[in-house]
Amino acid sequence: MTDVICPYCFARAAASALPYRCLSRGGGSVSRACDPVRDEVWEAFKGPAIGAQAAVRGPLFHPRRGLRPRGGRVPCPDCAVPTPTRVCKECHSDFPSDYCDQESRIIALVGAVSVGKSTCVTVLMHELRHRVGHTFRAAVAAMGGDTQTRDRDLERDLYDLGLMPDPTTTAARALNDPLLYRLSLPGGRRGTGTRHTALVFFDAAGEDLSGIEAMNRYTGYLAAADGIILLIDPLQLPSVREELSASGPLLPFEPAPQQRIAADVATQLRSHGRRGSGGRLHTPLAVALTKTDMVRPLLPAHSPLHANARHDDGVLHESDRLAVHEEVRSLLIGWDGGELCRRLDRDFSRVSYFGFSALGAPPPAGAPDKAPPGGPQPVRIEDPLLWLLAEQGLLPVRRTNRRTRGVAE
Ligand SMILES: Nc1nc2c(ncn2[C@@H]2O[C@H](COP(=O)(O)OP(=O)(O)OP(=O)(O)O)[C@@H](O)[C@H]2O)c(=O)[nH]1
Ligand SMILES: [Mg+2]
Ligand SMILES: [Zn+2]
Ligand SMILES: [Zn+2]
Repeated sequence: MTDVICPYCFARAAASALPYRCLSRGGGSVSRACDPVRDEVWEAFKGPAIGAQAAVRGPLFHPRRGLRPRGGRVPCPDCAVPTPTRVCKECHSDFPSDYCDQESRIIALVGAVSVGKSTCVTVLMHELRHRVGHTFRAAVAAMGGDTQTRDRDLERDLYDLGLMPDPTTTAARALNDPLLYRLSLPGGRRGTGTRHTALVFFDAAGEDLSGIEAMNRYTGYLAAADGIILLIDPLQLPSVREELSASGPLLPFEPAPQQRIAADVATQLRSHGRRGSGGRLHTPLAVALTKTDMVRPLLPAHSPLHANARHDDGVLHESDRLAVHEEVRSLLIGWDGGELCRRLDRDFSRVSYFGFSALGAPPPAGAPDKAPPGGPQPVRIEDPLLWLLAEQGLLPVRRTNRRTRGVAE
């Protein structure tokens, strides 16, 4: 029996126990269409901003016992019109029509304001559709009308118009709007079949951590996450700002309390009872340095952060990940005396460090809201997600140690 995790409120339920929403459109064998009704549960979940009118929607129903969906649809018992829309039992949010048919993996993207979260998701999805997708024989598709619209807008702004994303809304509402993608990877024993996974991303604003209502939703989201990507903006680290300002570039950001955000993530997971061995949390944590294009002058010439990893054979190479891990870890230790790494080592049992540039080059001087003239030319943007997918057993890994699982190198 497939369990479905609601990507909006994170409640878990068996797919067969989910109600359906009538389309309220008429056209069935019974002449009258069902009247829409006020969905007070959904209205309360969405908060006052949506307005009472928007909460008037098709009525919910449970299909008759033993009735199987045909073509993903079941008929409404009152108007007989088939509907594909399944709904969360707890918050009454509609799921995209094929969301319930695949396993889902929730990826939490966490970081201070302006760390580069929205740019990261947009460029990452673009790369999964093109270069990376091609290498791993992967395909991604936005699921549901909301994600499709936002995905199209973000992609058009960044790739066609050269505009960086607007700052993400800091209201609690932002957490109600996950980005849902269907990721299709080769699967099955001989790699002949296809395995579909629903990827749920939250592009939350840093300030979502404040405010009690936002906080509850945020912790629910972290606790449900199968993997966390914690983004660290080197330009918000005081020592990096100092080093770089000596050579001149204008730095647009004020330092943010990135250490505190890292500490908050662990505290919130613990408050939800998530624990692993020895008191350390088990959720895999990818710590990723963003905007590495800006710190190029501080990197050694042979640094693995200068170029993309090669995955020619559709396999992740552990040796490459470890080289990046060591490099970023030692950079961070040099920059803050090791405070962040020590804290994360104490709190998490599965941590890997990454570094990427979503743009490949800084935005034009004096115009941080514009993409570089050639458009985004990302470096290593895919590494954190690919590692998290591999940790879930969704991608093959070439291990460096013959005693460990996977393909030996
Ligand atoms: N140099 C460089 N700058 C970047 C990169 N990615 C993002 N930026 C800069 O960082 C700014 C913020 O990026 P966003 O993606 O909006 O960051 P965010 O974390 O979503 O920001 P909020 O939603 O406001 O919290 C952009 O306007 C760019 O100026 C990158 O790869 N390199
Ligand atoms: Mg944003
Ligand atoms: Zn829900
Ligand atoms: Zn009906």
